[in-house]
Amino acid sequence: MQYEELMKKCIELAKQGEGNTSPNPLVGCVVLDKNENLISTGFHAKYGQNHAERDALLKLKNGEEHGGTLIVNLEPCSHYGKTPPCADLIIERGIKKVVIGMRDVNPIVAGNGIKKLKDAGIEVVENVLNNECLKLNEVFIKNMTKHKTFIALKTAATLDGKIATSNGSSKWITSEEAREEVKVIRKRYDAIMTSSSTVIADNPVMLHRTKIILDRELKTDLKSKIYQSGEIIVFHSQDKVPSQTAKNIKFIPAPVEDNKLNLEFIFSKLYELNIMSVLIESGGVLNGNALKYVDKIYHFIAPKITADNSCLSCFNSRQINDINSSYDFKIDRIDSYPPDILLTYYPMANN
Ligand code: AOF
Ligand code: ZN
Repeated sequence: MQYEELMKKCIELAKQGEGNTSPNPLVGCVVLDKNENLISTGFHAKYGQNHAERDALLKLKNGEEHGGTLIVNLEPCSHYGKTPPCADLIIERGIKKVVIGMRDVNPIVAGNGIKKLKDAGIEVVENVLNNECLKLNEVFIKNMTKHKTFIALKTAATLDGKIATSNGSSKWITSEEAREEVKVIRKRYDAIMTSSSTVIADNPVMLHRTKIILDRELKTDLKSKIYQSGEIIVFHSQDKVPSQTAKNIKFIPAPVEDNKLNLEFIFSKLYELNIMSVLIESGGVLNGNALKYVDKIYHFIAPKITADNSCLSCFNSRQINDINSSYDFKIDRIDSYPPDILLTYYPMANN
């Protein structure tokens, strides 16, 4: 039996939980009966709710899974957390074979789930579509192994890398289809982050449950659209913060280095605040300064050329004299949102 197709299905199911499972992983599960007919599917829908394996197995009430196979993108858990161990339920239900995409990186589980299954006489097949499963849970893996927030960045630029003219004209560089995709991307992340310059220049709404604004001098107007919804965290370096503000706005002081808020401090603060992932959507200066920290970039490109050097660039935070000092990336995907494209790329280790 080829399990790749079924693992793809697990990944698709898992994605239905996108935006709702943090700090937990995205997990999908498929159950086959002893004749390898698909009899149930499940996924982890929301933090605190049933794990994917439990979701799929609890839908089966007549024992038809007995002697069957369970396919799941993440090793079944072995611990009592918000729910009892999935490995125990799989054993109880008489499953004979478990097919797994990746081992759990959570140290409480890490191999213990597989051991429990094997000790109960279950055949375990590992690493099916392993790379795809690792990518699906890249945020969870960074959180668990590095104890850091996952930093993504989105930009939308012309072919010559410009995001606005010198007087701020930027609506719209990319197509409506591309801008719809941005909404899908945003949902994957716990928070979005921007700078005071972007708030002042564009007055964006940036619909999201958590928004982070870097505003060293507290220059932004609290009546700006961005402040009108969601939970907002403003990082700044002032001694005094506005006294009468709405309950959804929180001010956090941060140290300054070279006239800029210290990003290292800010990112570690986000992790302390249980913000497991953030999407930066800002101008060239914050984008450029964040390059040292980014884990992933979504870069929309519109087939336009400004041919004007005074236009604002999507990454613009320093001067280099040697091309070998550039930041290097590996392009992972090229998607089309006609007439635009989206490049998704990851930093090389030396950045
Ligand atoms: C999930 N969903 O489908 C699977 C998970 O906080 P708890 O009790 O829900 O446990 C979370 C841990 O369980 C998580 O870090 C991971 O190690 C394991 N597996 N978690 O949220 C799932 N299979
Ligand atoms: Zn579990």
